[in-house]
Amino acid sequence: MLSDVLSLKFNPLVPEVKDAEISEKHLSDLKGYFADEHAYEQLLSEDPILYRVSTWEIAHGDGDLICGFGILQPGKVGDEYFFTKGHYHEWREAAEIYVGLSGEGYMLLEHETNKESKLFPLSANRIVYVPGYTAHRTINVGTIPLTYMGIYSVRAGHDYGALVENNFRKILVARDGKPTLIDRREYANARIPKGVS
Ligand code: PAN
Ligand code: ZN
Repeated sequence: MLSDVLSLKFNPLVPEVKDAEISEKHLSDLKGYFADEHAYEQLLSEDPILYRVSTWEIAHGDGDLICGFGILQPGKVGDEYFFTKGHYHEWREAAEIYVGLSGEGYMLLEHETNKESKLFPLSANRIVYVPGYTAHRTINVGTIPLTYMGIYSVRAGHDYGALVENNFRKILVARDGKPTLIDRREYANARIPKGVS
């Protein structure tokens, strides 16, 4: 049926779907995700909101699509910029298209098999294609909320568990004020205080 609900007007600065269920993540929902545990614990007393996602889900047939609108706040835990949890799709073949709406950020992609990582800019007038078998995380490196939409198959599903076991290998940190992608291991080693083995 070609009903009116097939069309949606949204505000690119605050893209939310009216009457949709909103999933809101606070810092406390991302325990174990950030590299600097000390900075994480310190910020936890404020427990800031990191991001909200509202989902435009019209139909549930095998060939249908979901559009998720994200609003990711600016900020850092230690040197590491605020990000979304990140996930694989349960149906690993499922790709996704991200469309940047406002703000300034990146998508961090990591292939499940060969662990290759790559960073792609995400901002207004930019899209990023996330292929199947690829973990994806959104990162805000700006000073205002990063807003975006992700369009994916209703069959995709979200698998967070695989990343809880084995976090992204790379992290995006501020170095001389610039976003810099480094190895998580390198960062962890750099943080071990001298004299501690
Ligand atoms: C997005 C994400 C959204 C939130 O809609 O779900 O950016 O990120 P997490 O789900 O990793 O917390 C998407 O990629 N859907 O498939
Ligand atoms: Zn996804």
